[in-house]
Amino acid sequence: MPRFSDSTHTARPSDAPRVVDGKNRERTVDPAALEMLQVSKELGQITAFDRAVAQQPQCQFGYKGICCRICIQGPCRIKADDGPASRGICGASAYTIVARNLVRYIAGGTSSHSDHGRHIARTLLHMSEGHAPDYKIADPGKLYKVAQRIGIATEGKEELEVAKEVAVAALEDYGRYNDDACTFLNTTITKGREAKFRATNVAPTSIDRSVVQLLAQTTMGMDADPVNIIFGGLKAALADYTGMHIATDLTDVIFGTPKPTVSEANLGVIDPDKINIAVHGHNPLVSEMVVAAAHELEAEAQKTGAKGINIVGICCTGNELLMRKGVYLAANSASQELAIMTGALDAMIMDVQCMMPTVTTLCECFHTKVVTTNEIAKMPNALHYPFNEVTAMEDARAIVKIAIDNYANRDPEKVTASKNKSKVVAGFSLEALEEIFAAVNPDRPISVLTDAIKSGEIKGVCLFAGCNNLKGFQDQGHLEMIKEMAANDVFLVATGCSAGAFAKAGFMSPLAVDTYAGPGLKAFLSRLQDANKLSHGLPLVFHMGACVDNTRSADLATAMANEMGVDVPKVPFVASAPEAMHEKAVAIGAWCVTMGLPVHVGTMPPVEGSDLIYGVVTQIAHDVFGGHFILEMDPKLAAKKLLNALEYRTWKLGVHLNAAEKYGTSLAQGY
Ligand code: BF8
Ligand code: SF4
Repeated sequence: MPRFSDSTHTARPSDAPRVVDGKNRERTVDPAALEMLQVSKELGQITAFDRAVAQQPQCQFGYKGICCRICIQGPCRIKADDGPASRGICGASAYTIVARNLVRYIAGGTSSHSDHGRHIARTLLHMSEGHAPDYKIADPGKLYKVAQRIGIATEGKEELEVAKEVAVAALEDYGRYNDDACTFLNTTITKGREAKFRATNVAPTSIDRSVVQLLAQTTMGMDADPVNIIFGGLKAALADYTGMHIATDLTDVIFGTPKPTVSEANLGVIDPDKINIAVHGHNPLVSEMVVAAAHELEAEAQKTGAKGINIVGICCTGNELLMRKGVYLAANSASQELAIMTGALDAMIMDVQCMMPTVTTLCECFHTKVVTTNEIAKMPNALHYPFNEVTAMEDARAIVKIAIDNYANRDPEKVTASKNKSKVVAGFSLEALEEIFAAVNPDRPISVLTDAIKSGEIKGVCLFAGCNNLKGFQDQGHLEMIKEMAANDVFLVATGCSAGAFAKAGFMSPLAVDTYAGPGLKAFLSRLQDANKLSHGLPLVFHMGACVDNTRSADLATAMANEMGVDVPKVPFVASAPEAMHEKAVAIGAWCVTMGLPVHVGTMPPVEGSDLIYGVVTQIAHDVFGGHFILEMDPKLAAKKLLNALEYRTWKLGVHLNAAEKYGTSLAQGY
């Protein structure tokens, strides 16, 4: 059986447009966003939607990855197949340039995630030493679980002592002097992956080193071997995984492991009767404290005449708070500026990543106060409040007071309340999912999922992840694909702005199950619901958290592999980033492939300038790691390709299982 059972599918994408309707600024399928785009048009305000149009047509050298700006002899562009124009001035060929550009994205993504993880680990360390008194251990169970997993003895030790040892072990993963592999990598993957990473020399020894080494490897006059460069990139991608795992584990320890919770999503959650504070970014160290401070200052807020304080989340800080506290989610990345257009946002509190600096420009027309809090994420014209973990609550109170004081400056004439919002059931950490499965089989919870796949009731699991990318219409890729996958009985999990798209559009409501799930998926979900009798019901798509929490879904794939007695490449589990945009998405995609998953990307990364690199990421990667990229811009066709990949895995697994049973041999591990 070919990798695609449908022989019309090849490793090349269809001819679907790379930029959808490039002159149309109404580049979204989100009704709330369309509403606010109308407001911005009337007010003559410019947003990302206008800028996406203004950037067309985009430079094709950059688009294909064959523009090099690594030294100031450049920029060099590969303009011909042979002769002097076929190489950069230093002699770098197209494949070297494409590979270098690609892995430098990974270096950026790994740095973002792992710096976030380091911030959490340092806070846990400071807390354990008594220097960050406002943070507590919300989930000691998770602390002990992580400690045991990474080999820290816990018996007879105080909670804070264990916390300190866990924090130190996490920080050691950032920079160790010997060549041991990262602890938070090797203790969370299958034995098969551990051996594979060792054999291919992609296991990072430390996070920081892998990034520094990658930048050294790809500077002018260094590595020209495209495959070696890609392997360097994979090492950094696995360092990305390591930093993400640290972030998720330790955030759960400090703020609690998510449990199912009911909330609402989209711009309609901004309540004109209240003081609205948007928390935006990724790292919940600030926003969790803002939520706590807002509770404390509720009475003071009401003295202004407002009905209280309403916290709403944007991007992944929003996902973090939605998962743990049921805080409303107002927007995913493309509509972050549009939250200001409601005219009812009194403050926007920023932490790190994916924040558009133009939010401050819009505030020249609206009263919203933008407050940055991180020393490496400031914005011209924003108010900078240096948030310090040592004085966390005091800082959070001061920040909330900025919003309370600013309420008086709100102009009621400029308020456009949106009615658009959807019910959301979120909070599905892997622990929460396991608990739901355990109601059916308490001894082997994950077998509930794997048995449903083996019996053919469901086809497998698909993780939807990643961003908005305005090369297409906001959320359209996510929504079109999820409908296809649901109708074809795939168990669906989501993170990041993909989860945001589903939350806003009602796909995380139990009602969506009736509308979109195929018969197998419906039967599977109703069996889970019958066993659990959850008052809120179960959603069509299970929200597993922020972008940084993609390791939760990797852990699910690992748990399925262990349950099935195979390595990850044999598990019917696929991933998709229909609107990938950020460097972080490239890093995640790369480690997902290295873990052994087929990964769809719906926005073309800059790899087409080299057939060799294109072949490596879409085909050769499969031979080495069992995972590969599927690059396809047509969402319906992309869903078909992913379904093919799932069917291929199930078919092969079935053949191997039958053979093992028939001949009494152990299960073949080939993929
Ligand atoms: O980390 S999904 S646009 S907000 S990068 Fe950013 Fe992409 Fe959204 Fe969360 Ni992830
Ligand atoms: Fe040009 Fe080489 Fe410098 Fe790149 S590194 S800009 S290809 S001279």
